[in-house]
Amino acid sequence: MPAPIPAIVSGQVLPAFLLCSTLLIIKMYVVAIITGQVRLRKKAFANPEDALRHGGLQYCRSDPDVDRCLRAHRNDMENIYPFLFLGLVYSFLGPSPFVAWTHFLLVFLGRVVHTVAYLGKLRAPTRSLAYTVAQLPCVSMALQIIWEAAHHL
Ligand SMILES: N[C@@H](CCC(=O)N[C@@H](CS)C(=O)NCC(=O)O)C(=O)O
Repeated sequence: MPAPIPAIVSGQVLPAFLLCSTLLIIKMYVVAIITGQVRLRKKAFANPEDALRHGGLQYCRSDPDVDRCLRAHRNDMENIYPFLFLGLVYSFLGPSPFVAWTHFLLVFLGRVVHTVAYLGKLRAPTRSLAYTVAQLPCVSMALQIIWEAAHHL
């Protein structure tokens, strides 16, 4: 009986990961662009040279909406960066394409909803639920990687 072709070779899992992860990176760029726009609209700049260019040193100040954008961005970094590692390694474990797609899609949708909930100030616990939806598949991938690694020690 021929050896089963790993899903990675048949090209279903890795492209799914690359698609979801790259879209999430673009989503982070969008948060950065929104942060810049909010800074301009609220006249709240991080650096004196920026404030001077836009009216005076008094505009080198913090703002609750800018801070919210920065928290959304930081939370992305805390969660999307680990996904870039976990999802890539997981893709090479030969998972079922359907299960892998489900993992990646949950991370993608969870993180998009998390950003919308954070920036849109949606009612709690929308943001926390979205965070959890994206975290569960990441924990699942981490456990599977640990399991596989432990078996190859
Ligand atoms: N660094 C996070 C760790 C926990 C976490 O990521 N919680 C999610 C769901 S409640 C969140 O959106 N935290 C808000 C944030 O990181 O700004 C925190 O300080 O809250």
